[in-house]
Amino acid sequence: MKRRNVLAGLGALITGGCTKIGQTEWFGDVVDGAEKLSRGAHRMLGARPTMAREFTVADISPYFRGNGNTEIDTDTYRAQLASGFPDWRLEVRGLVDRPLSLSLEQIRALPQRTQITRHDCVEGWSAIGQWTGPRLSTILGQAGLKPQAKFAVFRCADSFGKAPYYESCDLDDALHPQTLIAHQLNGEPLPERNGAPLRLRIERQLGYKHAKYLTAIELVDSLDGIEGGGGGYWEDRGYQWYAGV
Ligand SMILES: Nc1nc2c(c(=O)[nH]1)N[C@H]1C(S)=C(S)[C@@H](COP(=O)(O)O)O[C@H]1N2
Ligand SMILES: [Mo]
Repeated sequence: MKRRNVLAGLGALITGGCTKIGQTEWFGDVVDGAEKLSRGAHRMLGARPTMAREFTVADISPYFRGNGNTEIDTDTYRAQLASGFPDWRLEVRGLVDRPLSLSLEQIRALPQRTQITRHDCVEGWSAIGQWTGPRLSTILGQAGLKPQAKFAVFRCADSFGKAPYYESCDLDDALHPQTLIAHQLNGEPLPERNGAPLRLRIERQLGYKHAKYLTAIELVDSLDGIEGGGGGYWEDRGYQWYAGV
C-alpha cells in the first residue's frame, strides 16, 4: 500500500504535480503552513506528501452522482438553498487559538485551489470531478492549531434517523495540499446532492470520508466520546477509519 502511494505520488509529481488548473506552489505552501500549525504534525515520505492522482478536463464525468444523503428536508436548509446560503456558517472550534465562524463569502475570498480527482465509493462506483475551494490547511492556519490538536472532526447538517453524519481525519490529511473545503463542482456551486454549500475533499481516501453539508470543524486530541467513538458515521458501523484508496 505504502509503495503504491509513493509511486502514485511520484507519478503525480512527474505528470500532474504542476497541473495547469491547480496552483503550482503547493509544496512551499504546505511546508510553511504545516510548520506554523504544528511542527512535524504530518508524516512525510522523503520530503513531500503523497498526492492523489489528478486528471484533465477531458476526464470529468458527465454526471457526478449523489450518494448517501442527497437532500436535506428541513425548512431552514431548503430556504438557505433557495437563497444561496447567505446565513450558512462553517465553524472552526475546539483546540484552536482563534475559533472561526466563516460565511461562504469569506470562504470564497480565501486563496482557492481547483483539482480534478476521482472519487471512489465502497459501494462500487467512481466518478471524476473538478473541485474548487480553499485548502483546509489555509483555514486551520487562520484558526491556529493548539499543540494538543490531533484530529479534525467534520460536522454535517444531515443525519440518518437520529444519527448525525460526521467524519474525522488526522492532521496529516487535514493539512495535505489536496484536502479542500470545496464549494464548487465542475465550476458551479455544489449541487444539493453533492453536499451544498460545503463539502470536504480528502483525496487519498474513500468516498465516505468526504463529508458533505459541512457546518463545523472541531479540533480534538481524541475521538473517544464523539458519537460512537469510531471517528465517523460509517466507522461507528464497522467501516475502516483510515480508508486509503
Ligand atoms: N454529510 C454526508 N456526507 C457524506 C455522505 C452522507 O450521506 N452525508 N455520504 C458519503 C458517501 S458514502 C459518499 S460515496 C460520498 C458521495 O458524495 P456525492 O454525493 O457527492 O457523490 O459522500 C460521503 N459524504
Ligand atoms: Mo460511499
